[in-house]
Amino acid sequence: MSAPSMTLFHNPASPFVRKVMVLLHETGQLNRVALQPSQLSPVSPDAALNQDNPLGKIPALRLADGTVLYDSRVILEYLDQQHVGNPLIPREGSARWRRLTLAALADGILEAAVMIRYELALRAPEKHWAQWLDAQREKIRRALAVLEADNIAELSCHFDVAAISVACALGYLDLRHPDLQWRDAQPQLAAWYADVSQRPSMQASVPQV
Ligand code: GSF
Repeated sequence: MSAPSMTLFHNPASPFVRKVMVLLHETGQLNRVALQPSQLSPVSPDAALNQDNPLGKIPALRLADGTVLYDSRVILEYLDQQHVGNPLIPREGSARWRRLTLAALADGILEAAVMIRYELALRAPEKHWAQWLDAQREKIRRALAVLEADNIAELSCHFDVAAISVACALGYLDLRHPDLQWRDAQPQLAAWYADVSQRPSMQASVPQV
């Protein structure tokens, strides 16, 4: 087996990193990437990461020639063009825009969930901004409601970029925001998630804190 040619800034609790790990697993590319552990938050940066990604966010992927790719969407697109199997991001046509929009919906859930996490975990309790927190929770609630009402069949047909992104978003809600009890209002999504959670790629990337 050849040595990994790429380096991924990685943290096992990061849902955005998890999307990359799941795609690597699903496309048989895990052995091409070395993991560089990165412990960070917006107020305790990782200096080595900042050298490669001035935004100081993970995931970032350093290629063999030293080029660094970020963010997770760009990394997924790149990696999906490095294997010979069926693409997990449609290359063209209406399917491409549909699946990328679903993935963006999932990423939006994650962005709101991560913002809530930072506010609650990093800020002094007396400074918590309740109205802003509620607004982030509303974004999540609305997005989940749309997935439940409109997108179950689309998610079920293919474990691609859209399904990977939604699955990683739901996994993160379970990890950081179990109080949201998202399954209560989304029983079909819950059943879909229970099913895809059994995939080896999801099992191998269960978040660890
Ligand atoms: C978001 C990455 C991100 O927020 C992407 O890659 O898709 N749009 C980007 N990563 C978090 C860690 S996590 O919650 O997955 C991060 O690096 N936070 C550090 C910071 O300074 O915001």
